[in-house]
Formats: sequence, C-alpha cells, structure tokens
Amino acid sequence: MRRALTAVLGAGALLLAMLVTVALPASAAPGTLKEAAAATGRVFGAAAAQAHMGESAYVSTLDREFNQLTPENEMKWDTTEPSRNSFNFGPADQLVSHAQAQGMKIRGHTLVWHQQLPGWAGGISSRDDLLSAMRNHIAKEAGHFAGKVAYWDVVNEAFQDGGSGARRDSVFQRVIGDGYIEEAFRAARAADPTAKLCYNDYNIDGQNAKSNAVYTMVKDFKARGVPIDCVGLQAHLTLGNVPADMQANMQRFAALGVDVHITELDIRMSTPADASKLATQANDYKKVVSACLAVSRCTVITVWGITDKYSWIPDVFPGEGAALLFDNNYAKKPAYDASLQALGGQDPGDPGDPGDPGTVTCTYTRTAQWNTGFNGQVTITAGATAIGSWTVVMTMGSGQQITTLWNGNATTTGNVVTVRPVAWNGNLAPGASASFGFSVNASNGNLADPAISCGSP
Ligand code: 9MR
Repeated sequence: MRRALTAVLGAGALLLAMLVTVALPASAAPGTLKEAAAATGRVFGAAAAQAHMGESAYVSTLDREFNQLTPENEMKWDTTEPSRNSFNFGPADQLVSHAQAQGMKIRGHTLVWHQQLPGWAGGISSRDDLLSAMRNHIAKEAGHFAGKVAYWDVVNEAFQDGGSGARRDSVFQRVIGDGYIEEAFRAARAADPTAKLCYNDYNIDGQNAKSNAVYTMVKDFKARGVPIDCVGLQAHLTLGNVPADMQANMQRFAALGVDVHITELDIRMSTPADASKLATQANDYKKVVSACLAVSRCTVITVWGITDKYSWIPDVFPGEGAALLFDNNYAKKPAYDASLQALGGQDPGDPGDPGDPGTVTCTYTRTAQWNTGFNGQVTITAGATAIGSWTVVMTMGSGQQITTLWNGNATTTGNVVTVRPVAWNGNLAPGASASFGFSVNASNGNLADPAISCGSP
C-alpha cells in the first residue's frame, strides 16, 4: 500500500516535472524587444513621428515592442524655436505624453545641430549673439522637458566625415569656435540636472579617425569636468558592414566613464529585399545587439523608426531601404527575431510570420578538418509551426571556397553563400530537422568557421 502510494506520488512528481519543463519555454523567455531588453537592464527604443500616431498599427507596434521613444524631428530647433525666443513644444509634448502614459523613457533629440536649424539662428554672425541664442534655446527647451527626458542628445554630428578627425564646419563651429560643444553641455546640465547628457554622431560605430576624435573630446571633457554622461553611436549601417570592432569601440568609450547608447540603428539594403538579404540583415542586427550586450555600459538600443514604410532611407538613398525591424505591413522581419533572440527573448509565435523564430533555428558543426580545409554541417530545425522552405546564409572567411555541398542548393555571391533545400528536405513538421553538409578548401590555411544565419522561407 505504502509502496503503491509512493509509486503514485513518484509518478505525480514526474508528471509535474514534465509539465513544468514543458511550460517553461513559453513563460521564461521574454516575448517582446522591450521585455527582453529590460531583463538585461537595458532599454530598447524607437524613433517615432507625431505625424503617424493616428495609425493604429504604428502605435500598437510602438507600444508593444519599445520602452524608449525618440521624437524623430519634433524636438529639433526649427520646430521648437522657429523664430527667436518664440517656442513651440506642441508636437513634442504630444509624443512625450504618449510615452509617459506607456511608461517609456524619452530621448531628447537634439539641442544643437547644424541641420533643421531655423534661418534666423543660422544667420547669426556675432559670437556673443550666437552663444546667447544657443544658451537660451537649451535653457528653454531642456528646461521645458526637465524631469521628463531621460537622455538628451545635446550636440549632434559635430565632427567631419573622412579621415581628418576635424570639427564639422557648422555655424556654431565658425562663429563660436571649439568651445561651443562644452558650452552646450554646461547649459543643458543647468537646465535639466537629471537627464543624462550625450554627444551623438554617425560613422563613429567602429574605430576610425572620426570616432578617435570624439573619443579624444570625451576624454578631455571627463578630465576637465565638462558634464557629459554618454556617447550615442547612431549606427546607420549598410548590409553586411557591421564594424568588426564595434564592441571594442564601445568598450573604450565606456572605459572613459560614460554610458554608450546605440541611438539611430538601421541597416539598409538595396531594394527590393529578398530572403537572402533579410537573412544577412538579421545576422547584422544580431551582431550589433550582441556587441551592446557584451558591454555593461551599453544601456540603450534605439532603432531609427518603427516600420520600413516610414523610414528616412529611401528619400535620402534612392533604391535602398528595408532597414528596420518591421516591414511595410508591420510584419516582423528576420532581423526582429534575430534581435529578440540575441537579447535572450523568444517570439511566442504568430503563425504565418515568415521571420518567426519559432519557425526555424539552425546550428553549425565542424565535422572534419585538415591543414587546408574543413567539412561543416548545418542543421535546420522547425519551431512550433511547420515550414515549407528554409534559407541559410553563410559568410565565408577570406580565401575559403566551398568545393562540394550536399543535401542543399547553393548560390554564391562573393563570399556569401545562400543555401536552400533540395526537393525533399524543405518541408519540416514542427520540431523536425534537416541537414546539409559541405567541404571548404582554404589553401591559405584560414580555417575560421563561416558566419551562419537562417530564416524561413
Ligand atoms: O529621420 C529624420 C528625417 O525625417 C529628417 O528629414 C532628417 C532631416 O535631416 O533627419 C532625420 O533624422 C536624422 C537624425 O535627426 C540625426 N541623424 C541622422 C538621421 C537621418 O538623417
């Protein structure tokens, strides 16, 4: 009797354990970008524009996925102070109230920038006059939003592109001189003592002459007590070109005692998008998110828009686009899934979403190697829903060539090899797997594993 009871209890405990094991994946992994980021102590934001806030899919995607909002244009000087000392905070106030109601942090963008600057300010030619106009602008705008803005992009894009490491030739630089940046930071601190104050720029994502110049400035500011708390790497990137030293670059800024924010992330491609480009983009997003996660002071990741539909890219780079995490119809792209997974999250699954991580994951194994080559195998596994096809993108190392590939169909462009199913291994039931294998010749002895990403279809 006692034995039987123990056996029953034992079976019950086993059943409970099985239930717990089965229940865990659904409840343990955060299912949205903001929840996954929050679990790592970070925020995941998006730029948003008041003009689109009447569109329900725009707002519901913003509210569901993001916990930081950057007004895309509404806090810029030409909107907030169109004529001297006459302020208009209306559009920004609307975005701020929305963000506050949703518990989102607000990134103020931006107090001092050479673009979207009203003509009256751009036309000032006396140093004292421009300094006083700039200080007044900062006092009034940062003062208006004090206590509401978590981070300010105080000065934006003050350095030249290219190898010079020089300051950009803006009206502020010409009329006030080098000191305008620190003057702006001091004015911002006085107007809002609680906001974190950032310097923000593009093409400073990796280590180069421009980021070196910003680094030197931040180091000098820290040494002299100029109030700066963070550096914003905009990260307007192109497909397949995430700087290999992005993490190292973030780490060196962090070592100066400032936080690092990725502030305007997008990764553009030539349009139209296709499965192979979207898989490469997913891999790129994963690299950026992973680099941030590896640096404890990288605390913010913000994408520059919610949907490809309203991205700034096609207007400025004709023939390019598809740079964000949601497509024109607000469907999650492979880059969304890759970002969520890199953050430790997992999409709970929405059937029919081609980028859903529930639909496909892949693993790579090296099965043999010799001095001038190796064999690899990739296994693709369907998630909670059946799939009809898959795509694996492998980026090969320099000097590597695939000599044979079996159980898959490969197309090669440069060092990128896209593999799709053969006739019999594209259809996978939920949880089922397919594998393909390949041999790599590397006469230069480069035995580095390829970078692999996968998606469905
Ligand atoms: O996305 C913004 C676009 O709507 C504006 O027309 C443009 C004006 O210059 O600014 C865009 O945002 C920029 C940001 O404020 C600063 N970094 C570069 C962004 C893309 O141009």
